[in-house]
Amino acid sequence: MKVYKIATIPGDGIGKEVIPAGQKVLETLAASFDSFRFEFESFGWGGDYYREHGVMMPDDGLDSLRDKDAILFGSAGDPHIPDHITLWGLRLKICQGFDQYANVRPTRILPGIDAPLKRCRREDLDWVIVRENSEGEYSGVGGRAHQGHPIEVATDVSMMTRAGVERVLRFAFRLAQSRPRKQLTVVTKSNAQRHAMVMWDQIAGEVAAEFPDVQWDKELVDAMTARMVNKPASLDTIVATNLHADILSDLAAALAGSLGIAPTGNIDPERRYPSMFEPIHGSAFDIMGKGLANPVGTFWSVVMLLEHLGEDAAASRLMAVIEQVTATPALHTGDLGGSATTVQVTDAVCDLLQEATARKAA
Ligand code: NAD
Ligand code: K
Ligand code: MN
Repeated sequence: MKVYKIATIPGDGIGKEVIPAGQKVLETLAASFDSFRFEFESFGWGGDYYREHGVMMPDDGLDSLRDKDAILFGSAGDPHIPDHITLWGLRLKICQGFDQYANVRPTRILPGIDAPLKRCRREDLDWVIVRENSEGEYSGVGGRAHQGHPIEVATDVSMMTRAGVERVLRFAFRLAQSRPRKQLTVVTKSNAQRHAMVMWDQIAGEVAAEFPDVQWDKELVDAMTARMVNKPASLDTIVATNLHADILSDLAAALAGSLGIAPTGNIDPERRYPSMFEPIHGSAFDIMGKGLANPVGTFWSVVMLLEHLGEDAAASRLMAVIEQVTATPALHTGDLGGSATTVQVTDAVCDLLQEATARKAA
């Protein structure tokens, strides 16, 4: 029997509610497969840890994660700590420390979900956004001088390297090639950002030559937002910079019904380090601690985690159950217009997983 070592990092806010739910679903699923099981280790890093130790995670924290097969992450963000400290001190430290340079963000309108776009049918919106996840606008290069004085100056340099751009574009072309439509849209802002973004466009053309069977086009990021709303069916795989894709993927999630559903994987495609899976949402200060968080984004992230481990049968069984649950309005949480709680949705998923097992055994 295979044993997978999984680190869970609930972090802050609703991360503390949805990650235990995700672990429960993984445990329920493993109970019905003889071929694998999980060994979980939970790390209590985040805002509470910061209040006690002055850092979001220990300096040698990455060493505790290094031998894991995957990481399940909740959210970094505490109402009483500045957002840049929580983000850089935990999530970015792991993503960048483990060079998880490809952030994969699928979006689909799941059965039973009311998407806000009137003219969008379910089959019109089936996207995967690839977010550059190691440099660009989030390279951390910059500074602030003369703080508080009239001559104060501050910069955040968007640093792009040829190697960094090339590898994420190659990843995106390969992903596009693996999907039925074999179509990629490369998003930049190369009219205004005339150095890095022009390089990005140029490298896209070079990498495209390696993938003659992939149909690709370019779109400026501002026009892209309108295209996502007006012509969703014209898109399939999308690749964009760290900041642009961050924004576009929240838009994508909302167009598909809710931020609470959307999953992501922070992937090290070379598998030198563990990859990290998380719902794309944050700590949701407005609903945290109330048991109202939609756990579906975490469950779909768990599907991605299972696919990453190569457990495709378990992944598709869980995805089918997630779709059964979204198709049931009584199991919709507040973000979907319903009144179900995190626990109710989680229990429903676990019950359906057990039923599926019982059916198989019968
Ligand atoms: P957010 O995603 O936390 O919340 C935005 C809105 O979506 C809120 O109204 C929230 O209630 C709702 N929402 C999000 N997830 C939901 C779910 N599962 N179920 C139901 N409703 C849900 O974004 P924000 O308000 O911009 O950020 C709050 C904090 O989280 C900040 O500190 C931010 O830096 C952090 N954050 C962290 C991550 C991460 O760790 N990956 C991502 C985004 C934001
Ligand atoms: K998150
Ligand atoms: Mn985001």
